[in-house]
Amino acid sequence: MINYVEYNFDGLVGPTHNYAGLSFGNIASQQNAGAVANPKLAAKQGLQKMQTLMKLGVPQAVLPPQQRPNLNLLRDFGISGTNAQMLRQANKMNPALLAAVYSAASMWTANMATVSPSCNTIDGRLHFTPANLSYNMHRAQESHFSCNLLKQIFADPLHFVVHEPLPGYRDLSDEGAANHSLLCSEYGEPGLELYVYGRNGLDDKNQIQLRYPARQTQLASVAIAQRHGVRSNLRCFIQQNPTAINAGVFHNDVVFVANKNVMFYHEHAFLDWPNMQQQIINFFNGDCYFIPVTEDELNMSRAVATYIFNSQLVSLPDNSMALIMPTECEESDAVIKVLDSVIAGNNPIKQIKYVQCRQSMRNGGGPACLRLRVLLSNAQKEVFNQQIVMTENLYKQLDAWIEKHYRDRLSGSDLLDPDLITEVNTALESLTKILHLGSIYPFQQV
Ligand code: SUG
Repeated sequence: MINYVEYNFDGLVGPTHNYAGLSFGNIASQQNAGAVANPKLAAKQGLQKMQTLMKLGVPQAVLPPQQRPNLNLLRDFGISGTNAQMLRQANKMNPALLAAVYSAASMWTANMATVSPSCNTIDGRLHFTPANLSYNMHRAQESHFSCNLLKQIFADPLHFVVHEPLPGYRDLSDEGAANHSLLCSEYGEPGLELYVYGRNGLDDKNQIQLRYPARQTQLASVAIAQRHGVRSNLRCFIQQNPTAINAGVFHNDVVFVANKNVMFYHEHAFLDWPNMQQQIINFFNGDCYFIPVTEDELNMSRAVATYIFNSQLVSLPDNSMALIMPTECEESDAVIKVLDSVIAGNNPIKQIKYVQCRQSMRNGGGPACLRLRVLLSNAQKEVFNQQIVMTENLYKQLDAWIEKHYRDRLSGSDLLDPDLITEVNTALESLTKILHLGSIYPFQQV
């Protein structure tokens, strides 16, 4: 069916982008802890990626960053006073707390929500569950704003349902679309929703001991499929391979990407893949493409270091597909060899496009992390907030906005500077006007 299109919603990198080493198990985040960040460059790299997609003819929209620092969270800690005093007190209490309330991690919108398209759901509406991101405090603070933002953008109750995030319990830890893929023959045809989890939840005694945390629980994935009303024959659940988590695969989208009936992945991504593969083959009557990469071709550590699978696999207007990959992949001979064979193979992938997103990559966020996929029917795409759809004109406005408001250097000690708060608020105030978002930020509601 051609009356559905997939939009990529990318998060703008916020003005406080920094390297705080907050994500244990995310190797890039740990390795770059304490490095000096360049928020201006980071935001421009993200924006240029959106422009690249737009120029390829892929529908693209943009989401605003969250307000940071999150002073309200500091107030929850009993911290008060002027802005400067609050920052100092937080730092004294724990420097990681200061870094956490400054985190710009909402840029990784693949973690914003899980999305079930209306062709899959019993009530025929598009369902969102904002991720609770409860595993990491610096990310858990995103869910409330994400929920409000989605409710504002997808406001029409005839078409959209935005649920509340799942309760922030350890057993219901949810990381959004980074662990969820839609497999379908064509956009708009009912498709399999592949929910990937790292641990069960409510089952600690059987939990395999891991070096790094398994963030998503099966319990959370099941709850989401259930509340979205995904038809029961379209739900499948599969566990991440502990080997992958131990090699730094903190989200499944680090080793697996799919679009329509094409899947590109590392052979050790999952536990019990043969069984799932058979289910997928049955669903598609064999008309699907598996593109596994073996450990011999590219070991898991190289896959994590280059982020080869954290690419976007997109459908182009001519119905072929392109892989949107980080430039880090161009620098690895082993990856190039794999990609040459993908392009030469019998599958719809005909193009590789490299994008520079190193600032984000250094915190473990590649091209796939930076976007939330939303499959919209013709009617649905008319009724969401059109001001956030990327155009050449919007690109120019946002580029000038970044140029004007962002710093090109941010280190840990800069987080103590109260001027940064004023700069951020001025920037966000101006952004809400560009994107016609109204008063969405806490500082605008005081
Ligand atoms: O949750 N990094 C993010 C990266 C998220 C990538 N998203 C996907 N794979 N979809 C995370 O680990 C690092 C922040 C810091 O260390 O400053 C961070 O949160």
